[in-house]
Amino acid sequence: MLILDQHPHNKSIMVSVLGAPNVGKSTLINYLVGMDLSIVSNKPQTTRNKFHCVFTVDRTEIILVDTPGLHKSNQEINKRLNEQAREGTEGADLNLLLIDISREILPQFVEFKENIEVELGRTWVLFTKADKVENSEQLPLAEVVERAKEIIPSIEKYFIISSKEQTNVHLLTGALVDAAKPGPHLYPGGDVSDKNQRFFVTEYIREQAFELLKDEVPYEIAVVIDEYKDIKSKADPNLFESHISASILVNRPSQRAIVIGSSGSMIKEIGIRARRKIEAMTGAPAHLNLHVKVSPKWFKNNFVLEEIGLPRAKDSNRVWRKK
Ligand SMILES: Nc1nc2c(ncn2[C@@H]2O[C@H](COP(=O)(O)OP(=O)(O)O)[C@@H](O)[C@H]2O)c(=O)[nH]1
Ligand SMILES: [Mg+2]
Repeated sequence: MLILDQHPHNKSIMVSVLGAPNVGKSTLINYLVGMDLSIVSNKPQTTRNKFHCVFTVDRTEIILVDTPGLHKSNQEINKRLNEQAREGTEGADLNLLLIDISREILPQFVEFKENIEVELGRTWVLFTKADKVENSEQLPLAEVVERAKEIIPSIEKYFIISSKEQTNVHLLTGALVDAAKPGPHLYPGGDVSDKNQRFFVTEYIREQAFELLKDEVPYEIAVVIDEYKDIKSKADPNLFESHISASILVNRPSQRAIVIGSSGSMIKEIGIRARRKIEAMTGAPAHLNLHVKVSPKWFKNNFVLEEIGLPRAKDSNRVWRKK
């Protein structure tokens, strides 16, 4: 497609952001994009869908593809999560492989290679959480990366960063701008994602559930939108208010009681916090109605999985019965 209305000096690059759960993918993405697009949690495996997070530096568009953390599992939902990560590498010009520098390093490469299963194209390694180790620049990382290249030969170079203290992230941004190829922007209108507001609403609700709930409960939650309407404000006819009804699906009746909380206190708190983030996103008042529904084994239910953006994977279980 010929795009005539774009500046001739435009450049673009698509970069998949990969790594095990909890290495800091979402934190880095949010920092680079300058917005809370991706759920950050101290609990692993919060991100469930691949999606684009876009920012521009001068005339260069950088599209980061956030992905769920790869990990081994035979559960249907986890197979689909891994597939999302693999698909995140398709069409990418470059992969960023995040490795937590505060954990044992080489095994992280080995595990990643086992789980990604596909051959990776150009790859840069980002050693993350540099603020958590003393004298990170004295670690023999060059040697470690040489050994990592035996596992993943497409590794080109590495950076040592801290998203928390914002160390060296500018070096990464500069290198991404240099690596971008001349060409039209995929998001010339200034969109920051390929996902719509409905998606981010479900993510904000899930984020607060992860923040406020303990143990297995946040993992056994899915959020679906029942109704989403933008209605002209009575107070200001130039303003549209979002009226949203959403359901929080849980696996068991006891979880429903936990999510509702005593006299509804928990669901109220999740709703208040999520609504604030929705309003920050839309810049307009929002009304958020939350319901909690028991949907036994929703994480094996093809219908629910597709509804939350997780289509079948190549290695999906072939026989599946609703139970
Ligand atoms: N100390 C430190 N913590 C970080 C850094 N980046 C992320 N984290 C924390 O690591 C946890 C997981 O981060 P998240 O971005 O959700 O990881 P993801 O699962 O890879 O997307 C969160 O508690 C973050 O606050 C960092 O640079 N330094
Ligand atoms: Mg994440």
